[in-house]
Amino acid sequence: MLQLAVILPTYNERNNIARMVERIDTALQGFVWEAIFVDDNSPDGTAEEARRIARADPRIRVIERIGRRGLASAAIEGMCASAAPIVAVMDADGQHDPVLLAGMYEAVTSGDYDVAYASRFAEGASTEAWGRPDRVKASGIANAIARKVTGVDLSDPMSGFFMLRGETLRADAHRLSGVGFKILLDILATVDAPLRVKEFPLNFAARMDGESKLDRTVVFEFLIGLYDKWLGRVIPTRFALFATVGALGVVVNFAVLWLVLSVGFGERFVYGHWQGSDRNFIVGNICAALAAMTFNFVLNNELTYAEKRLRGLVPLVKGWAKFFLTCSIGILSQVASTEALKRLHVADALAVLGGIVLASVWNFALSSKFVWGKYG
Ligand SMILES: Nc1nc2c(ncn2[C@@H]2O[C@H](COP(=O)(O)OP(=O)(O)O)[C@@H](O)[C@H]2O)c(=O)[nH]1
Ligand SMILES: [Mg+2]
Repeated sequence: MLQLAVILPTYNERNNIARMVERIDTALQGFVWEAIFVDDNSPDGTAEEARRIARADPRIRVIERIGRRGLASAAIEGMCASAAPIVAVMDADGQHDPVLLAGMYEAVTSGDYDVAYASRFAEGASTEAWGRPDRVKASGIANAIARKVTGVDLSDPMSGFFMLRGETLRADAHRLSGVGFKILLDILATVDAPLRVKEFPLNFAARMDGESKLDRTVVFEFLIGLYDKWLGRVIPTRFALFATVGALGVVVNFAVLWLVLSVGFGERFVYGHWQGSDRNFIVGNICAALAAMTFNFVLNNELTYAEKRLRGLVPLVKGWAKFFLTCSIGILSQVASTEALKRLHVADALAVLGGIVLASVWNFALSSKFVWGKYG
């Protein structure tokens, strides 16, 4: 009988797959297990490499997702795809030692614990071999916030290496956020009945090959995950990010306008029949709008659509131009709807606000499709 499924989310881990399978095989001698690689269509051909191994070893399976990214959702889908009574999630890059799997299995099947997980910060664990003191620190900070906010009191709630009964997971899978990568924390904070957790000290290693995908944005992604958990149902996370970036753009807009007005660029660059102050104002507004749009484009590209980030000069320039077009129409719709609301005798400030909301929704809907989306 199948006892255990090990889920390994992958993105560009081609050179780590074979070694990972070997190590799991060694660690799980005597068990009936399967390993499921959940790959998000990695450009380096990770899924194909996993299939190559799976052809010779039916314990290995592959789920390939197209047009999707995300560690948490990959882990959830992998766990739900197995019939094994016990499921584990671990990194595919060698940072998590499969040697711990057998002990974790003992703990979860003993009846004394619901969840077993590997902690980088438990008594007897180590992070020296990782060689990333900066990341150790970032994880420490995120862990402290996580403990405060969720009340989950573990030494490493951000760990990505854990095991539990499949039915425990499935009972609440529909309530998990699937955003960000703090899946263990998400499970513990979501499940109503308190879960009994057993901690295993982990010697967190350096990754075998390739590079980390989460480096730049650990703390940021974590905050996004928290937001999604608490408010995502009211205002969708992606839109909230987009709107926040937009609000920052308004600040940039005013700053640039103020700069142009106070330095008087317009005076110098525009000749013609306009009065000096008009020139300043028109040039100022054009510069301000351009600066704000560019600022919003860059920030949305880096943060809101981090996993679909446009890279390279040509895609960036194209994306910027499309974003510019979208926003230009957005501005027109904003002016028009503000006017329309005013005609309906809505108070000025409210009318302006209505226009802004409408334009943001428009900009969001269109740019998510045409700049960063499938049709981009
Ligand atoms: N399917 C999937 N796996 C991912 C994604 N991002 C990261 N991973 C995998 O999740 C594991 C942990 O990611 P890693 O980049 O090593 O993060 P770090 O250990 O925190 O630096 C690795 O096995 C990655 O290949 C993703 O967007 N989709
Ligand atoms: Mg890693």
